[in-house]
Amino acid sequence: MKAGIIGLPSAGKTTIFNVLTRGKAAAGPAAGRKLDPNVGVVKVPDPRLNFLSSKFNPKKTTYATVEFVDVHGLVGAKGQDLALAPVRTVEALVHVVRWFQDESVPHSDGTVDPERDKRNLDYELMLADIASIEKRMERLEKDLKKIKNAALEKELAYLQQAKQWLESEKPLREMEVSDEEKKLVKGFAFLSEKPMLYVDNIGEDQLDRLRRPHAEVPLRAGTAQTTICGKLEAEMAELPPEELRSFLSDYGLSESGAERLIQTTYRLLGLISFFTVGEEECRAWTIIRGMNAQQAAGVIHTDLADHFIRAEVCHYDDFVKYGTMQALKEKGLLRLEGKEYRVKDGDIITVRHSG
Ligand SMILES: Nc1nc2c(ncn2[C@@H]2O[C@H](COP(=O)(O)OP(=O)(O)OP(=O)(O)O)[C@@H](O)[C@H]2O)c(=O)[nH]1
Ligand SMILES: [Mg+2]
Repeated sequence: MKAGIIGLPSAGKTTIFNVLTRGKAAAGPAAGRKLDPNVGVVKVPDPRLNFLSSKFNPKKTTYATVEFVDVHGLVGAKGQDLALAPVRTVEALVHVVRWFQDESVPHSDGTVDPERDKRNLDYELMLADIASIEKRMERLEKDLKKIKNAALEKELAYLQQAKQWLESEKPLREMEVSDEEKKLVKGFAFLSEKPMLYVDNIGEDQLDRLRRPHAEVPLRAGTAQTTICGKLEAEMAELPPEELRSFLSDYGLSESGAERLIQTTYRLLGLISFFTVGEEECRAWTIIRGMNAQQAAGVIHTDLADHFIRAEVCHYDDFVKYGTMQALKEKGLLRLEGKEYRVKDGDIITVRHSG
């Protein structure tokens, strides 16, 4: 699963990307001229997996991961196409919104105005979608003049509807689409259709925003919001873990914003984790909410799905409560489930297979 970090120039995208990936990609205005995006794989922190590892003491602990792509700032109509290309293939967008005030970092629109920036960038995404729709419609109309084709007509009708929707300044993620229509337009990778996480990048003098719930504008469907202080997090990323806690408490904070950002992205993508445990490895596996036991087995290995017999399932919360697998068995909380069992976030699973 991939998330793309977007935002206006110097909003702090690369700074936050480095915090997430513990990377060292060059930040600052000069870096913005580089067109290649930064790409990094990020572990999804999970206290449940830490706990399981402490119990099973495995040789290896493997966390779920999300990939982040950091593109340079969106500047002017000509640059946009270039900058947006790498985010067409991601499953979610992370929009870093500049909140921090710092005269040494100029804003492309002169002043710091987060609501305006959000609106403008959302608008750019919708314009980009309108452009791809128009291009496709032109082609379709030409073809339909030559031959009659029901599938193409349906596609055209859908695109007309989508275009109207976008022209009323609403993103495609808010438009209801039937499964059939979804299939028709799958290849388009519309930008305003992707789930969106707004990340308010605040300055060190705005930390009180972290302690207050976000209240400016109610969240719209398919979006989430989180607040982070990029600069402070960058300093935190340099600290040894034992110093991190006192650093946080010096600022009156209880957790790092980077962890929250990663977890929010994971949830926004509709992802959940199940675990496998043992002496060799304790591992969190990523699935889409709603997947069944056989599909989940296939995420571990396609062979496990093909030769699936049953899944032995218990839940993390019960494991914490009773402490051992044996105790769970005695309580009847370690069950055998069939292919169609809907896997829950936090299930601990052993796949029984023939092969
Ligand atoms: N004061 C302050 N400065 C920040 C903060 N976050 C980022 N910066 C600074 O803002 C400048 C731009 O940050 P980048 O992370 O390069 O921004 P970007 O969005 O990647 O910029 P482009 O890729 O050029 O579009 C750098 O000099 C950062 O040090 C913050 O929270 N507070
Ligand atoms: Mg950058």
